[in-house]
Amino acid sequence: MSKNSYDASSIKVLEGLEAVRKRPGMYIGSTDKRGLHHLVWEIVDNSIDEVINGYGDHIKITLNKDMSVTVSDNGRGVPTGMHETGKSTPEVIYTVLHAGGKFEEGNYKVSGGLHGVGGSVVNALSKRMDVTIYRDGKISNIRFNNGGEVESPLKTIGESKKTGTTVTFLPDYTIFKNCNFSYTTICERMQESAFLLPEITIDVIDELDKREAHFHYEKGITNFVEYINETKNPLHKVIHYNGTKNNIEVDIALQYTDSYNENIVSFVNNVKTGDGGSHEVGFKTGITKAFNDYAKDYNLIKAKDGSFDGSDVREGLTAIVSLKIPENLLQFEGQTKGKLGTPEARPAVEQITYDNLKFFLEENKEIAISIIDKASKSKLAREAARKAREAARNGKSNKKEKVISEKLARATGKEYMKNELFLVEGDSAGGSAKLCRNRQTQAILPLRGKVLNCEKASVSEIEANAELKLIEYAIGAGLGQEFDYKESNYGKVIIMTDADVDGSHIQILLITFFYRFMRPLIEEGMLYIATPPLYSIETSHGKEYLATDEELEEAKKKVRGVPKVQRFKGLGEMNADELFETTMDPANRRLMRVTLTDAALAEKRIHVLMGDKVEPRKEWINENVDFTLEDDFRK
Ligand code: 28F
Repeated sequence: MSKNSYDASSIKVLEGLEAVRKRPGMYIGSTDKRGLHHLVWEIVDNSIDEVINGYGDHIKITLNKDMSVTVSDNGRGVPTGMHETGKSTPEVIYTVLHAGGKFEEGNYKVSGGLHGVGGSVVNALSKRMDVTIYRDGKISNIRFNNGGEVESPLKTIGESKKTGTTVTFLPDYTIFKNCNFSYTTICERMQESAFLLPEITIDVIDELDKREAHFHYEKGITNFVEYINETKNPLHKVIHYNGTKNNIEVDIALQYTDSYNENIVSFVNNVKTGDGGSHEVGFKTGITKAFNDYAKDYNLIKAKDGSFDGSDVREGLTAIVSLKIPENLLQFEGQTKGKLGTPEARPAVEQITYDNLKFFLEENKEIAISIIDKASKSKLAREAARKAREAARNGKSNKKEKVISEKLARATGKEYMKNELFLVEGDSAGGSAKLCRNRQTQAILPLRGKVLNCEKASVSEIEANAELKLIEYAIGAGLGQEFDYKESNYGKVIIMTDADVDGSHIQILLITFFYRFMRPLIEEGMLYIATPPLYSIETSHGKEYLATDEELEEAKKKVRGVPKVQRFKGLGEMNADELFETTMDPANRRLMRVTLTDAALAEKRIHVLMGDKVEPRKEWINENVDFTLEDDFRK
């Protein structure tokens, strides 16, 4: 067939891929950094599926110098036979939308991928894609360019005894503007996959910065728990158990440490269920019952004191809950795959957890005692905190409340969810913010210097810390287990700090506080970071404000002669009007919503940041601090 004579099916194919290029967000979620990384996940998921189906055990990802990515596996190799359309199978897999999903009948261990759109979407969004297949003693190759046009059809290029598939793709960077691949992002996700598949080895090589990582975990999720807890002090060795019930495979690893927070991460068919669901409910019920029954059996808790609350027995707990559920039982709640619906999962996880944990406690009395002792302390602290709050709410507002109310410049509007609370670094910026704000909807709470590092703090320490007390009082929705976001006095809590490393550190300290003691505030998308401008530039139509170096370069090109540029070192360098206009006015400010997309790794990142290992902290802030913050929200 000559190069440019397309038959009907080719035209249909190109129209299909054209649709992807027109609205990439429909297929990969967005065309920012996250969308760019979805291209990698799509290709890698095909390799992971091959491993899950029992073929191959090694995946290699290379970030090439030319900004392309190569993924290779040692599976069976994509079939190279002709497809009924008269095209080769690889051509169909990589050019027909939603084709090539390798859901072989009867095996339910599919990895999630992003709606399983497969490699054809990646091809559509790539300048070029090169597929090399090792199979049947031969090496075959097919090449595409400009979003999926066949540049060279499938042909044999050599012989080899190896089997497997290698795909190299160069994203179309005009679609993914000023994004590039993050070695850390790819490593974190590949490490997680390696924890979930003990038989796999995954290598990540960065050709640009000459660094590489190798992930292989013989003990799977036990190693995962050890990894998350490596900066903490564990109370015992990781407890690992599994079982099958209602045709659902349950695999769980858990460990208590001396910290105060709980961190449960769950997966279904190797895909994270970030919003929990029936399996997590079953786990929490099972663990609470196991501890309460054990405590009663051995008189470790007095009947009059009542039983442990779920949160008491989960304080200091890290757990990985991983399920394999057959396709026919798989149900999710809501439109994302973040929350498991499958009803049978709840009793399955509850029963397996109760039986195994009860047995473990009976076999390990001293560990049982240490965990129950911790739960008892948590119970006492929780009850004391509730009493203190009730006292405060009963209007016995003591002197402390007076001090608190002076610092807080309240909003006058009564529509709470329309109101915004600005947490401003420093009294001077706080002063300007109070002057220029919209008094009806914007409240200002100036914060002096660094807030408490909540990594190791308990509720009582938080209660004692003036700055955090101020925040809790201003938001007025409680703390910890009692926090109820619907009670919040503000629809948005906006952290406004200088755009320097200190400012970033205060942001992270505050995010840590909210993550540990007001997590629903983040989960409901109510926590934001204000982005003050870094520069202003005099242009023919007045002053323009810019948030990044790139924006400044763009603006300079549009100005004749030598433009007058001002660099803002901090919030204090702007006058009140500038501060309002650039950073607070909903009409043209830019807010970044804080979303902790990955609790386990956010947990880990916070430890790295807040732990006592100084080196990782600096690297983490410089490389990742924007990673935790999602896209710009022009609100
Ligand atoms: C670097 C990316 O894409 N690996 C893949 C296979 C193996 C088979 C396969 C893929 C169409 C619909 C069946 C081989 N032999 N790595 C990859 N490895 N696709 S993609 O089949 C796709 C067919 O279902 C494969 C026997 N069965 C399947």
